[in-house]
Amino acid sequence: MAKKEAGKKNDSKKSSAQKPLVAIVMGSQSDWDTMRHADETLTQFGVPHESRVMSAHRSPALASEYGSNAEANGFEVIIAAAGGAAHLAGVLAAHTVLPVLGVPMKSDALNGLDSLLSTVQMPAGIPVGTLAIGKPGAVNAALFAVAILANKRPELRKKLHDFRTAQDLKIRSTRL
Ligand code: RP5
Repeated sequence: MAKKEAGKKNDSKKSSAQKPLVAIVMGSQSDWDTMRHADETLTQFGVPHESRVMSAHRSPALASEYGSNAEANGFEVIIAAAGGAAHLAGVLAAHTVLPVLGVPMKSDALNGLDSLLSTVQMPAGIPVGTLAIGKPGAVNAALFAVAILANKRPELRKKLHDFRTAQDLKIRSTRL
């Protein structure tokens, strides 16, 4: 696992004193190397968050308890990552009306196609907003969470505009 352990509350400078708004949840510690990109992106935007490991299959009671209490605990968005028969995002979504963003992890057997399909194919009534497989999905889930929070937070909206401008300038200034 990279520097920071998943399962610890986010301790970035700006956000350490605040209650976490975003939960990053993953099915296994082995997902952290991908999901740290979501953690880093939220830190970059100064969004307080926590990262936890729990599994829809290996710790089902914990997953259902965490989802059931998420709203009362002050979270506004949940990012849920899992691989293989990836049911974590769906199980959390079944226990909360908060927006749940699913990130399919790459898998050894099917390269993440199994994770993608099992995360995205939710039955009508329990939505999971599913992002891309792997690192792009982890980064974009964090950006999507920021966009959701930005609806009521002008300072975050401005940061998103600045982020897009910086990306645009980087492309424009690229010379090969
Ligand atoms: C899923 O199974 C996890 O989300 C992970 O992507 C995958 C493999 O888990 P480990 O066997 O590495 O713990 O539940």
